[in-house]
Amino acid sequence: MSNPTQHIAVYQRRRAALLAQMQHAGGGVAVIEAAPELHRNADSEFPYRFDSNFYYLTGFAEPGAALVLIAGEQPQSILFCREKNEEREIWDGYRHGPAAARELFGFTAAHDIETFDATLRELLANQPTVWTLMGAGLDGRIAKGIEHLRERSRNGQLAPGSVRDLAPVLGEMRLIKDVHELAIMREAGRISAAAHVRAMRHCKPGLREYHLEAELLHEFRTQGAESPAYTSIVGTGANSCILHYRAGNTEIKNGDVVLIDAGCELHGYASDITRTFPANGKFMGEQRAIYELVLAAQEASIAAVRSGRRFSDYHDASVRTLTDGLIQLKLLEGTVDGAIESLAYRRFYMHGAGHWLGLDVHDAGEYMDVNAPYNPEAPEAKRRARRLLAAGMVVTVEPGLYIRPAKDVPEGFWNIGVRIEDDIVVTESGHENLTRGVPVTVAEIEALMRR
Ligand SMILES: [Mn+2]
Repeated sequence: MSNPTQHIAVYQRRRAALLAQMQHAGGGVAVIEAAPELHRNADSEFPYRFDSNFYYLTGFAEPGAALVLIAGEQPQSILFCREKNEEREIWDGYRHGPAAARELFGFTAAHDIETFDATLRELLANQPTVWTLMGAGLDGRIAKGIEHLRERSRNGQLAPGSVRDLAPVLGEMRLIKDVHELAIMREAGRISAAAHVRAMRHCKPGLREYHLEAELLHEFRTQGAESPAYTSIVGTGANSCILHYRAGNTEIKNGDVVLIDAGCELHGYASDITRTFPANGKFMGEQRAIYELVLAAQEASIAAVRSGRRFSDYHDASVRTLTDGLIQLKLLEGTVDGAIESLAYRRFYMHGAGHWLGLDVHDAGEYMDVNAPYNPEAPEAKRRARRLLAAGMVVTVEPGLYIRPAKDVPEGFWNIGVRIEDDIVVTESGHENLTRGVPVTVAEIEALMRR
């Protein structure tokens, strides 16, 4: 982890921006909790991962913490965190404690988390609105605080009259990445690309999927990334056609394609790359045809990632290219428009072309154009228009084709699953590809694997 206290201003700016929006919407108090620690088994915990929203606003990565923001003439940001405790710190590690945390992270005030519930009641008093991430676990405690105030209304204190969801507000903020975030994401993309290169170089028939997973992990950790951003997918042969497969123990066979979907998390930010390559280093016949088609679809998609285009445009571009190619390969019948209209392509391409990327691999932020009309008669994916892309958004572009054994499919195509995924920043004038440090063309991949 980088040291977020070197970037206090970044987090202070985000809190100020949120407070300004709250103030604009009538004021109130926002309450956001840190993620809990999760028990794994016996005396073991899962590695701790902070809550993305909490971290976005604080840079504070300890569990047992909460943030309270109070809008107003003099906005306040108050941290609750664990007190210093020498005994616990010997076993579990360093704690800042409220005093040092306030100083280092630039909060208005900081208190012991043990006082959170009691203090929250006081902070909610006489406020018009409570802002919270609805459904994220604090709802009950906020309701208790409101109930407490109502029961004591004779003393003149008023309970908040409304509760508002912070998720859409924070989603909009997180959707547009700032300079600080883009710098980290560039580095995460570079490390993940190096990991894919390493896995391709090491691949040869006779190894097992977990061997390649180990190469990915080696590169992530030796370059300082905290962990994979999600469970790495390494699927060989038939496993390449299982969308949420994980690296298992299947032997990589001569003639297989190997699909790797993996990316590191660096300073909390995800990267997300997929590459597909031949186990023996040489694309053959049908493998090559499918690969070239998916690559053409990805190129058409990336060209549609521009400010002012809709989020759905790059998916639609991939559908058109893939459907056209599938008809030429005689895997689909009829016309391109017909096969798109009937959704016939979904037999081989059953997922969307991408998603937002950031602190979460499927990052926060609305996909819909919330001002567009809702049409319940339209096909599901077309009931409301997707939003326009804008500079600072980061998306993945990841079309794929997955061909399972079937009587009506020539055997040469069986068990070929190909997906190609890169991380793309929407810029003022076009886009920036964060993950082209790993080769993508047939010639480049074959050249890399020959070495
Ligand atoms: Mn992805």
